[in-house]
Amino acid sequence: MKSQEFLDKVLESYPSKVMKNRKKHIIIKDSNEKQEIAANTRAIPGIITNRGCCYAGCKGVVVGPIIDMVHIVHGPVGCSYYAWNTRRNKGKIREGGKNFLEYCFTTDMQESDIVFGGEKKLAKAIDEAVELFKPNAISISATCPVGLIGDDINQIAKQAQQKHGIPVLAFNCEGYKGVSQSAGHHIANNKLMKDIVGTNDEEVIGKYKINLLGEYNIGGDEWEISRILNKVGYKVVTTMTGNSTYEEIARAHQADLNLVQCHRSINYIAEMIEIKYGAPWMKVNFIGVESMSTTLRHIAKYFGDEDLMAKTEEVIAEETEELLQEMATYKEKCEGKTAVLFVGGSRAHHYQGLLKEMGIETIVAGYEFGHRDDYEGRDIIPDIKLDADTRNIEEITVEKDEQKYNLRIPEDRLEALKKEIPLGDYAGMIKDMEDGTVLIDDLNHFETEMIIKALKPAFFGSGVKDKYMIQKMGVYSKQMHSYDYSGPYAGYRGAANFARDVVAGIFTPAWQYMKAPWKTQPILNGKVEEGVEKVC
Ligand code: CFM
Repeated sequence: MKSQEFLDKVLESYPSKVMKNRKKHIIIKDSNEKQEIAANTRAIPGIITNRGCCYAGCKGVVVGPIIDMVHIVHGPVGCSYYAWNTRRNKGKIREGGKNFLEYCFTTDMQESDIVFGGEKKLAKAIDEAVELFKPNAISISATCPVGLIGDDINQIAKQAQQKHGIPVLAFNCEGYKGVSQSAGHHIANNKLMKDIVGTNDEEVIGKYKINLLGEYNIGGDEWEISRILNKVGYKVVTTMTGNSTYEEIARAHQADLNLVQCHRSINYIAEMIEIKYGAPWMKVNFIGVESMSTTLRHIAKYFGDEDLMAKTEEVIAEETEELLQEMATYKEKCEGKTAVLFVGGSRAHHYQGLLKEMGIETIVAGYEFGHRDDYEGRDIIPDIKLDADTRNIEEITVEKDEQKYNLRIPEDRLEALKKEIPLGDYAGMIKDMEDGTVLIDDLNHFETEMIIKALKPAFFGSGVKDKYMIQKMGVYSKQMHSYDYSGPYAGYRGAANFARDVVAGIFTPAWQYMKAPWKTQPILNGKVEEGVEKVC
């Protein structure tokens, strides 16, 4: 079915008000036009959205992976329980250090706390945590009821900090704030930046110092990325926040360059570090063989050292020699197949290259909670790159969205432009998709069903709420959030892991048993006697 036909069919199924809303969130890629898509708006009440909440974005995504902090959730036990290790952000204890990732800390609010307030309970929980675990720092995350009853978690944090002499950070990330987990990312970013980054000046030793931002070590991704970066010769000061410690984050301001993997969840910190400490950021992609190699080349180019560039090529050659052969075998099996990708705010974009390397084209993609810049890009200085060598630009005027902006290009940015390094730039998902493919923001279950029936993809990369509903329709679905207990999927070895898992999933013989046995044969033995009512 053609994209337009499919789109019409989806939209005409909706009541007119819903149709008008959803229409703005769906586009068919057309490279002849500058396309816009509605994103980061409220989900329509009653529609089954895949989104999470502000608490999920703050505690679950950004704050939670810091390994040596005790993360106390102030709220009902369910909010903690459902976030307990489900995201699989892994961490390794440092020598002499601590790691509390396996634990689940909650104040377990009850009805009486809602009526009389939960502040005392929270203070007691902090005391207990300090006594039992002696953490280096504590975070408190607020859930919905905390905001509704007005517990002052900031005051409790302040008092606890004085009492115990360790940092106690309060995050007002009540679930209902904003329209998705995206608001939680922002709240977490602001506080990490305000209270942790830049608080430790003990010198980080290393020649090429970098931070990995927006990398959460899901399934061990960060370990594979760091393995390669270390091999080239970089010093990773910290990763925010996968497998990181409080003190490593405190030294993040010493890095020379910030690499941004997930733009959506951490672009705020990247911007703030650049403004406050002067280290620029570069959008990278560690997913897929080609993206990994391109990223390594961009980083080396930024530092501009000949030896580093030579070492980069050496590592790329070494890592890809056998890998490319392995990938070719997967490609042979999958060539011509199609995929749908619907994940949070970055993976629906990042995995398209890797799937392409396997011969699989992504025909529909979308984010749960990405913003317009994650789709449309944020390259507000687009044409400068083309002739940066010939133009001496320090101040330029750019027109975007019928507005004029006067931009002052910092010197390092200008230098990077001349070297064609994409600093502070992100081209977004639309640009990388083929003409005629479909982009859907905040996909819902009804649309998921329509996609499967009309387009019959071989692979549906999605997750938490929809995996099994998709598989019940006969299409292989991979959990792109937790990797279905597999991984790592980033870097070179990760690419092979992903490809192997996807091939196994698509070609598993289990699909031939998709039809429930009672659909083809009776499940009761014996005869139904005359006069007895048939019940099945
Ligand atoms: Fe960034 Fe993420 Fe994602 Fe995200 Fe997430 Fe995640 Fe995700 Mo799940 S930080 S936006 S809020 S890459 S938890 S590690 S997989 S929805 S696409």
